[in-house]
Amino acid sequence: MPKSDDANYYAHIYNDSRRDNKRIRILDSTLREGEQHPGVSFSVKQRIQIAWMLDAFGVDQIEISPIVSADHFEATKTILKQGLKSDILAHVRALKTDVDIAIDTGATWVATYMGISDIHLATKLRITREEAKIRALEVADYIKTHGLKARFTMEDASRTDPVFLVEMCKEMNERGIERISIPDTVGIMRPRGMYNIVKMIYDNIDISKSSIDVHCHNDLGLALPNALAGCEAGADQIHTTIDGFGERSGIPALAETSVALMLIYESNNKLRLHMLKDLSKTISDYTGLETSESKPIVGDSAYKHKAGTHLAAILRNPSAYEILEPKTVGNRRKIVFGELAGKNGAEYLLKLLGLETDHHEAETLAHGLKELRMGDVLELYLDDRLERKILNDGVLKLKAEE
Ligand code: HCA
Ligand code: CU
Repeated sequence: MPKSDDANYYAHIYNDSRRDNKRIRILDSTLREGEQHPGVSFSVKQRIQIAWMLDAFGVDQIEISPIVSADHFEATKTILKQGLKSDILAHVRALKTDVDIAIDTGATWVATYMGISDIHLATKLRITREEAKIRALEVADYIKTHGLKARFTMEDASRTDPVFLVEMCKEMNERGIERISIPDTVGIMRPRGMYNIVKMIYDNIDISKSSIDVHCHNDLGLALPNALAGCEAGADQIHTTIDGFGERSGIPALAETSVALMLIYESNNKLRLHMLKDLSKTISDYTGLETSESKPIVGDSAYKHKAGTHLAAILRNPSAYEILEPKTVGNRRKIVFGELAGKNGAEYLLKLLGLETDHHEAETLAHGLKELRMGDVLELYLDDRLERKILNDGVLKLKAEE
């Protein structure tokens, strides 16, 4: 797009995303990691509905755990029968008995996980590294003799001895395990750390046999930057959940991940971004947990404009303070009038109400709004209908901001 038409033109040049652009896939784990969030539990029907929506949205893989309860087993089985385009992964512990349950659901993809850091081996599994390796490889062979596609998760990878981590990844790679998941289970990585760990594995395996997933936790608010850094080092799939739910502070949100990938990473995904607000709404209806209004992309304030200086510019061209048209992600633009509205905002408000006005009256109103000390007095959607009205009526004869 020529620079004159695209307010984001130079930003895209700084981002330099075209240089290494490759398609980065999305695995959504709302039905597995998401259900591990305090207060989140879906019914079988809701799980099926969520799977349909995620599939329609266009994620590459959907993960669900059939071992949690009879209900989960039922949901996994039913979802597998829907003939969705997304791969459905049955997520289980690296135990043959768990793999058997995954097989019973009819799954063709099995994702197993094992905590391989010293602390996980000592406190959770209470086995040695050698025992862990034997168990993991037996399970991998077991899955492969059943002709299934597989992912193996090196749980707590970011706190695992690199020698052991690489050794385990190489073994899985030699066995033709299609995907290796490298999680930052406790959310302690910085982006460069995630880059380093993925690069180390990428350089040590035959990448034509296994691809790498990144699963990053958000304990320091760095889940998405870390996951993206992992992709710059060679991973090609990011784990997300709708609204970022998961253990503790969760993992990257589907909305932020998909928009970042398509808008600023120029990853060639076919995602129905306009479903994002609805996906978020569905999850908060099902969980009863409210979506924070300041949440990027899907929050109610994500496209609200308030300060007088912002209003003045937005009313002329929303690109002044927006990186995308809110309706492309199913959200709506709002303008807020109150003590920060300023002369321009007040003038616009008066004209909108059909009151012929001059600059002086607008100034008086702006002053009045400030004096009221009532914060935000009025909020209006500013989308198609109102925008057309503005253009037709020429309401928008705003003075340049002084
Ligand atoms: C878990 C651990 C996990 C696994 C991630 C994965 C993690 O809760 O089972 O399988 O890719 O964060 O390590 O979510
Ligand atoms: Cu996790």
